[in-house]
Amino acid sequence: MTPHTLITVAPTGAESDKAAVPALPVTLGELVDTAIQCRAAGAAVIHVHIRDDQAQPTLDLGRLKETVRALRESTDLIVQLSTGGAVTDSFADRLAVLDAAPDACSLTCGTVNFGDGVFANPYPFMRELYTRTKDRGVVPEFELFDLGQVASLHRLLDELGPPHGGHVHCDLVMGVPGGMPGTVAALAAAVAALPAGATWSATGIGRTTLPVLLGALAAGGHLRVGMEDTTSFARGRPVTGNAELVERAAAVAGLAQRPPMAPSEAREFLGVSSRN
Ligand code: KMH
Ligand code: ZN
Repeated sequence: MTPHTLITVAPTGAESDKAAVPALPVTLGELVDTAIQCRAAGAAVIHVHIRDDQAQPTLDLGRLKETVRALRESTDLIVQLSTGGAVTDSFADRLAVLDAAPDACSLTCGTVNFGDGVFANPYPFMRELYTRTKDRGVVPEFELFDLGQVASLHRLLDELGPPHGGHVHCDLVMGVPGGMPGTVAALAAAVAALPAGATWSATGIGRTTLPVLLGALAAGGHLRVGMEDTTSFARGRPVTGNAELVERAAAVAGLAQRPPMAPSEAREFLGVSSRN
């Protein structure tokens, strides 16, 4: 039986500018409010990037720890910290994200052009990050921006074995300028290449959001939505908040007879231990 739908919300990202997108949650208060609303709307996981006092992306460890604590206090969402950060972040700072002791983290499986920038994930960095997730008991989600990254995921698992929690869950990030396109054909090719037994979510950047959402549900996958990936709800209509993107995903998942998973079910599904 196809399970309920895992909905991850990625509310902030590192790319959008608060001045241009006023609804983007950038302060801790805005992030916590967003998390509470998105939990109520059907999210089970929150993929977190944080900002500094100038609303610029940061990997400041003190802020990351405070963010993890605040999200845990106010919701039962699985807290997944981004180890991708911004394209300008150093490998050392990205590895240090795990010191904030999240439930889960992202782990991108290769380097990809990212607009005019480069999102660098050389294999030795992947290996070091993966090793640390296992040492710290953090559950990685394997981010795949391109089909070639699926080959690096196989290499990682062949070399170092299964992740903490024992289950491989991937996230196809589609439609990034430089990565795989947000099409059903690319989705099907990537899913066919995943390791046996892996589960997956998908998200489409910008105008690929809806085709990827519909294709992922039709193919038995799970969903990531949020203002990290799209700031338009429809043509010419800006997103007013992350919760409306989660509400839309939950409504379509319900139509597909696969309503959202609660966080407790998602913990079991992903191999994330429950909090005491
Ligand atoms: N901001 C992108 C350069 C992740 O969170 O792990 C990388 C990213 C992936 O968003
Ligand atoms: Zn991210």
